[in-house]
Amino acid sequence: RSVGSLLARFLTPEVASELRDRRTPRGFGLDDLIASGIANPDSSIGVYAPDAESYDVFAALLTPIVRAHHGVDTGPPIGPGLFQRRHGVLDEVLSTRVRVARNLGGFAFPAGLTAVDRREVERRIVAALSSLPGDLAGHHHRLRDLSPDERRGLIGDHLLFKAGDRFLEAAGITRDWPDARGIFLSNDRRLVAWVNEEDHLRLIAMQPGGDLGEVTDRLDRAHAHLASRLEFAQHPRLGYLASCPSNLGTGMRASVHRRLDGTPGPAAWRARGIQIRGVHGEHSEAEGGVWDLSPIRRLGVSPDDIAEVLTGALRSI
Ligand code: ADP
Ligand code: DAR
Repeated sequence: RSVGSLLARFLTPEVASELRDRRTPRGFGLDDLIASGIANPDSSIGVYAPDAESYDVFAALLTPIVRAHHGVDTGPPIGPGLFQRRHGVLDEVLSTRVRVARNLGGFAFPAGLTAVDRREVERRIVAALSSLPGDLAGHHHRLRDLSPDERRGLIGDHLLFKAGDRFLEAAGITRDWPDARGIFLSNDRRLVAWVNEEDHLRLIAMQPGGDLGEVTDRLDRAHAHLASRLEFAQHPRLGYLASCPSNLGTGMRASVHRRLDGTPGPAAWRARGIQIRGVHGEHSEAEGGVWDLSPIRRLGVSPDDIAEVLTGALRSI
């Protein structure tokens, strides 16, 4: 039972008494933000924002958490265009994936969504996904319409999110599951979108091999298309807003699957700005010596910086 979370570190008695009676315009209070970290003492962060306003109303708690995780508490605005530079091919990489977390402005975030609003978020996002052109075109699959075998297959292929995450459950993010949850797959399965999992939208480009240039180009085109049809929640200081403070700013995680023989430990990778995860993502283990490597910082950096940090870290192996 570890209580090493950033919540435990920064929810001091002074901060708790300052925030205890605060409410966001939608009525969310401190208990709504910290429920997951209280129920899961082994959390690394321990808070999820139930709406955009939480980042201002509860700044006394969230700003120190953001600063401790990202090293900064503000970042440059990010436009609908993500990358300004073309990136190259990464050697000895089994697969490459770049994803962004996005939420719609004007709606509560998943921890605070009503069933009715979650369906409206689904309707708007699925309509925008259905208009993706060319190589980005594909089909949306509602989670309730997928058989257990289909779900297992998609999870095994690293395309679909896992269910039953206890951190998300304790935050109320999995309420009414599986209603209004789903996955969009382009016909070539190299563009994926998750609807109403941890965020309203996770937009994902991925493919076998190490062609970071192709993956970032695909994500850039899909993101620009969706950003012209949907209003993403942004904050002047924090960039794109997410349920979890770890996904602010760019909301971007750029990762590779790579075999690492005698990998340096997580601390050595962290010193290079890289987080290592198992092959099934967060809270999973490596398999056959294959690890998931991705830059930690998402706020105060540009998407190009993230791609460069990943490229540089892989060159240093
Ligand atoms: P997220 O990346 O959305 O924060 P996870 O770390 O849980 O969430 O990963 C989600 C899924 O993406 C998992 O199935 C994981 O195996 C897969 N994944 C992550 N990076 C890669 C990669 N570089 N290649 C293939 N699959 C990946
Ligand atoms: N384990 C949870 C989540 C932290 C970051 N990962 C996300 N957001 N999926 C925690 O608070 O530690």
